[in-house]
Amino acid sequence: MQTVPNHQVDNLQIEDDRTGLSVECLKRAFLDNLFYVQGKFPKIATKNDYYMALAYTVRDRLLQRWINTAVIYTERASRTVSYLSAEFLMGPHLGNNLVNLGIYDQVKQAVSELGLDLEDLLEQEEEPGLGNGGLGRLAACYLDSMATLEIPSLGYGIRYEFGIFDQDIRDGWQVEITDKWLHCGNPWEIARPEWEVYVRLGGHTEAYTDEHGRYRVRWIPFQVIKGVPHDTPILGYKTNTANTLRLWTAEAPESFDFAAFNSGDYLGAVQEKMVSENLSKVLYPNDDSSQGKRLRLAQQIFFVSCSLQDMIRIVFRQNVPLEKFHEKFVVQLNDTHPAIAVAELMRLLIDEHDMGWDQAWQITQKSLAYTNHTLLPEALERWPISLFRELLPRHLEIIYEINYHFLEEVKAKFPGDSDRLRRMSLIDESGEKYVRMAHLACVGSHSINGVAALHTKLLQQDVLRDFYQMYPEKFNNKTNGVTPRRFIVLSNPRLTNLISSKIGDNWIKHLEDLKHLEAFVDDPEFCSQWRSIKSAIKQDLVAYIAQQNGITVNPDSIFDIQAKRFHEYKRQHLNALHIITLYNRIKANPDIDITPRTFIFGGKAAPGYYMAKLIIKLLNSIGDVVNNDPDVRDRLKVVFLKDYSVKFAQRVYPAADLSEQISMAGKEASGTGNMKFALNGALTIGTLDGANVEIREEVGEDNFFIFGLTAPEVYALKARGYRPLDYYHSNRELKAVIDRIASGHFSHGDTKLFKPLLDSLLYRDEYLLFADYQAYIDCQDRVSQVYRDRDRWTRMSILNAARMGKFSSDRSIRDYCQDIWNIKPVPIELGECIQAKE
Ligand code: T68
Repeated sequence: MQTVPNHQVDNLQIEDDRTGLSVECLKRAFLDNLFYVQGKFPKIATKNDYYMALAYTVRDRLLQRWINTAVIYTERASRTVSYLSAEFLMGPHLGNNLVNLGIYDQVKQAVSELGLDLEDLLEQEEEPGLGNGGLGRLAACYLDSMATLEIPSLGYGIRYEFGIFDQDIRDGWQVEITDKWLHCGNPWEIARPEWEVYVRLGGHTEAYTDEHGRYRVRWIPFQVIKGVPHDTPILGYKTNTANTLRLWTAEAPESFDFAAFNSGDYLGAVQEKMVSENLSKVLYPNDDSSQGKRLRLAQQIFFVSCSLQDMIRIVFRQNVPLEKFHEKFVVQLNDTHPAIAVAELMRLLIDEHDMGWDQAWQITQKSLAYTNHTLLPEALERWPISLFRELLPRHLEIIYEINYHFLEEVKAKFPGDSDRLRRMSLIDESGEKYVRMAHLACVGSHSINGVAALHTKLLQQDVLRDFYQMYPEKFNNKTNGVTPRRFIVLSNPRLTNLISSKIGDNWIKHLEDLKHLEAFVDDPEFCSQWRSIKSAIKQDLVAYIAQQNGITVNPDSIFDIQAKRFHEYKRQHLNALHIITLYNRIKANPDIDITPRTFIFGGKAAPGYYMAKLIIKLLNSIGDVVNNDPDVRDRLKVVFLKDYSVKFAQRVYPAADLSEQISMAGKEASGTGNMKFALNGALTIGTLDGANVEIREEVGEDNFFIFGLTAPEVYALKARGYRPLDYYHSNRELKAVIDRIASGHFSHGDTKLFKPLLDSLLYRDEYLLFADYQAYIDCQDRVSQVYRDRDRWTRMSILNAARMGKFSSDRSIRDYCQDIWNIKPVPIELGECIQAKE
């Protein structure tokens, strides 16, 4: 669609009601939006109407910045980061936009003068849960930081109609409920049907010779799907930059297939529409596993093709020659989910834009960069060749050709090493043939990064060793980070105010400045304020737990929290073994002196992951017994908080005393929850895994509870032959814990219920819970000791927060900009471009 220049419109001054930030103006705008956009008046308005009116009021203020940003980027054809991710776990927008616009307090006052409570309205927002966990949330933190650092960027992904399922707990078991986040409408997005694109699937290819006598390939698809972009503005913190998150929905090319209709096949036509729309229907709820489902591969090519076509449109629109695609865009692949971009960009350049192979390959490699997020072998994506051929026949041809050139290169560098060729090939030919997506990503990118120092090292030594030997210069580490705007300023205003009262508020954009807090660590007044804030936040969580779970919790107990996806490698069941150990000690000696603890869990299990679901059931079952056993006398409580989400996480991190980061060493790529807890003053108990290693380095070993085998020790133990039964037989407390579960004590006498879990521990124990058990228990005993010394604990808590500067996602993004993206900030001046431009 052509844009029509209109100088009368260019000359329009944006009216004050849509941009003003005073309390008076906000009130007027709010009522105006309630009436004119939501179509309601106060007498009949629901809470949701008020939320919507407020959201529109805030959106108006974003739009001015968004349009200014777009105008400047377009005029300057600014170099842009495209962040391609199958998941963006954004969390609620309203609160974050209020913080980033710097109008939280004004809006609070404005709505309060209208008789409303801001917290109440914030609660209304149904968060877009378009991600599983860490990987999707990292993408969201990075968008926030790119906007804050004034880096031109576009996030590209899928607008799933149903995001991650809602979790209910029934009889202790997880039950999944579809997430209808769009039910009440989404005030934050704007559909852009004028930028729709088409994606082909299936069919076959034909070779032909073009008018210049060149060999060409034509792809005749079986099906064509339309992608429609929906844009959400992403505002930086106290900048005028508003970047874009562009999510694609799938539609049938024609809303009505007239040919089918005229031939009387009405239902056939509607069927076609339904099949197309299925593509963006639902987020796959598995983290860290690849199941090889056809629809999932279709989702990947769908959003990748839409996004690359969109970038090419922008390149042309800004009069950049296509040969300079890699100068205009750098495309970061968030894991291998968008790795098909390697073949798709090649296809677009060669088949659709007549470029030669060598030039297209140069451009592809120079544009793309790949981030790996896993060390689990089962999470490495591979697609059966048969499926690939059926869905993406042209891409498979291109991949074969890339593979041919690549293996020639390997042969040249490592002559006579046929085993290496077999290991490195883009095609796994060991049994049924597969396309290896991580290999495709490595070959097609100029940069390969891990997400924590240890993770990158293990990639180089193990998972991607051959690629490291082939292309050492491509490898680099980018330790993850989290945005302090959402994970302390918005979620923990009390701590934020205390910190800012001491060191000013520069730390919000420059998290390293938190180190100035260290000067106050010996100030008793400050320490007591720190402690009373933590205690007030814990009180709030106590009230929430009472209302949600009907459990009474002691606010002076240690709030010991493990909140993350359920996975055996994350070892929530190791935590369970500790709870039962303490319970057994109480049962053996009811008067024993135990530091009171509240064990809090939150997280979802993949619906098809039986063992993870059984662990959830175990925790709930332990809670039922422990919370009601009179011998325990309220010294231990076990709470499972259902339906863990970003919104909910914001409530949990500030309330924690102890953060559980207890994965088996060598399995957690980084972790980011570990950073959010520590930033809010929790102490960590953790293994030397992922970013825990670097957190400990920063906060100091005295302020971190470390335990367990290191990654090399894990490998060595497994190589020697690990026998969990030996630990069971030789450790009295461990044996008592396992026997207690096996006896049916937590399952109303049912000795079968937890047998699969116990058998997996006794006879395999892949994640070495038994090997780490004693070290964990000893470390937890130390935690309990230290907690009794309130002053010492507070000091450690302050030092943890004060030394978290490194873990801001602003630091991560600066590193990406410098080492991979080669991109500089483009500051946005407000107002300069809404005025007439000749
Ligand atoms: C996580 N990965 C890592 N994957 O487990 C975590 N996977 O250590 C790291 O901190 C985080 O990424 C950010 O780097 C995931 O969250 C997924 O969610 C996922 C989803 C689909 C398929 C595979």
